Amino acid sequence: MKYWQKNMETLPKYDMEALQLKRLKHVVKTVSGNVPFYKQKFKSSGLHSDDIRSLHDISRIPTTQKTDLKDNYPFGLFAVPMQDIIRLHASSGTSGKPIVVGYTARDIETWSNLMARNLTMVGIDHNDIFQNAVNYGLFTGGLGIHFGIEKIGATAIPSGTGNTQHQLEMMIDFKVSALHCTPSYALYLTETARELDIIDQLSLRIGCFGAEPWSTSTRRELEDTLGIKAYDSYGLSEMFGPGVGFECQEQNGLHIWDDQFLVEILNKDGESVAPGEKGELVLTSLTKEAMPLIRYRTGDITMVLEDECPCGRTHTRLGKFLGRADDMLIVRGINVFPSQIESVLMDIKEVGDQFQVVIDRKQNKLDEMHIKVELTGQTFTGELKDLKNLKFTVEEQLRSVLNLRTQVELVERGTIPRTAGKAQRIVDMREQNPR
Ligand code: DLL
Repeated sequence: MKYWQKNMETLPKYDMEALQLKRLKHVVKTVSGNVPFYKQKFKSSGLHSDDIRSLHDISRIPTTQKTDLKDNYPFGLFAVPMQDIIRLHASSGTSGKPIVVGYTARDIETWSNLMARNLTMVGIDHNDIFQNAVNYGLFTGGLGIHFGIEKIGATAIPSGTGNTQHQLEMMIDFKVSALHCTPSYALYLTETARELDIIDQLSLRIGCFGAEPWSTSTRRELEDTLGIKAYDSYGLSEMFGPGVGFECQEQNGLHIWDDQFLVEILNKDGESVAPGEKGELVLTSLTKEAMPLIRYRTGDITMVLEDECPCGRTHTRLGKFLGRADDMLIVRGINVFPSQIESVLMDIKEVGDQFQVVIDRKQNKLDEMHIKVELTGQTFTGELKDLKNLKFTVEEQLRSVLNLRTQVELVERGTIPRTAGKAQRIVDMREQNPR
């Protein structure tokens, strides 16, 4: 078993908690002294930084959310002078201005080391040739992963996005052994490689996929088709970017690095839930200098897994992310996550991996969920009755998992737009037709 920072990765829980408390006290003191937004927050809740005496006391501090970053656009939450900021990244929200994050030189070093931990954890080293097929602009997935690849001495190919055929050519010509991209783009790369009949020319052995939710069925599809091990990578710009959590070779959940982030899982009322119960992940950055956030509501739904990991790492393990709190659809009172739909579809071999959900509410009626699903190549040449049967099968399987009737429309392969970034799975028309 290889580690990047063994002592820290395997630190006993007791020592970790002591370290976390020391770092929490420091970060609370820094932000309540240097960041007007937090200064005000502490003042209005009658809290003083010295009131934080145990990890449990964190629950006394109000949470921070995405709108706070927007309200303080662009640099209002920075805790250091601009001269100390050596890089900016930004993440586009669904509306309005993007959120902007800054990094000091030490932040970049911490982040690179975190990425190096993750890549080492999945078995990547200086012998690997690593293609990073994500956007290298303001998106943190480009440079964030890149610095980690270089840190461990692997060969980085900053291929960026686009031109899928060329991406595949590079993979073959440069004997690429490790790939990073979004899982939806990985499926598209796989589909294209299959069409070109070049899968057996690839030398890939490891894939790191993240930036959006993906199901275990998608993992199976990618692993079986490409002959790789596919690992889940979680992160968000507000907490550096990628590298916050990553699966180890056990593939039994994502290790969140407790020396860097304090993990809470909260319910809708802001109360802690028990291990094994679903809730919103709330993170506190313990080491970030430029823009530390306290009790940041990520909007991502997951749970803490309690049992020890055989890999020896002691850090908190989270279950696969189910989606975002704001991605969760409530259709006729039933909670639906796009990842549940993906999982059903991946298990039906006649349909492909691309789908789009449209939810509408017509003339004051009940919500309707309409799902466009692409067929795999051959099926369209079959008989009409086979298509009808297939549509029925897909609808029935979705109904049994979601507890909800859906209308499925089978469409020709290639109809749903592909993207090299995050997939746009949901179109919710209900806001245009309010009750
Ligand atoms: O997506 C950082 C990243 C880049 C992560 C590359 C992994 C790989 P943002 O653009 O700020 O940052 O988006 C963060 O994406 O709050 C989640 O909702 C979602 N997300 C990220 N990773 C996963 C994952 C990057 N593995 C938001 N599973 C987060 C599910 C994910 N959702």
